[in-house]
Amino acid sequence: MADFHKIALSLGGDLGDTQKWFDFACRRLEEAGATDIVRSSSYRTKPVNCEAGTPDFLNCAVTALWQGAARELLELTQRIEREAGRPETHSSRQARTLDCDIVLFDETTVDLPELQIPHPRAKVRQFVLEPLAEIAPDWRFPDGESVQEALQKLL
Ligand code: PH2
Ligand code: MG
Ligand code: MG
Repeated sequence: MADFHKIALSLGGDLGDTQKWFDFACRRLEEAGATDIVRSSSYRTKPVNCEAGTPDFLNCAVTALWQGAARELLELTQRIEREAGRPETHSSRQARTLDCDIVLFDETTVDLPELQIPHPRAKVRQFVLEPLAEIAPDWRFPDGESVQEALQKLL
């Protein structure tokens, strides 16, 4: 049996019933074998680096245990986004039903062309750190800084 990895995801959306897509994503994670799923509250956040007129987002964080590789988790999160109606080719600045980003995978670093963990912009995004600090404040980035410490620097 493969080891369990601790994973942290950031979910976001600004198109349609985002709360419904958050529920859907958690259900699909569970069906795919993730356990110990914990979800933060949902935060209404102002769009960052988006086209003018973009509506507010809802963001939340999810932690879980995952018995697979990071690459497999990426395939799952991309599948969930597609199932939520998000087109495969989609600019990060366009409105979306569901964005499902991997923020942390244990305390390790992944640097593949298609996947970087920690999420490269996690530490500069309050909409990522604030929900995650609600459920995993003491989790440390590979450089030793905790989620709560990284959030404090942004506030
Ligand atoms: N995601 C982005 C770009 N900007 N802004 C907010 N508030 N929330 C997001 O999830 C978000 C964003 C690209 O993934
Ligand atoms: Mg994103
Ligand atoms: Mg994304």
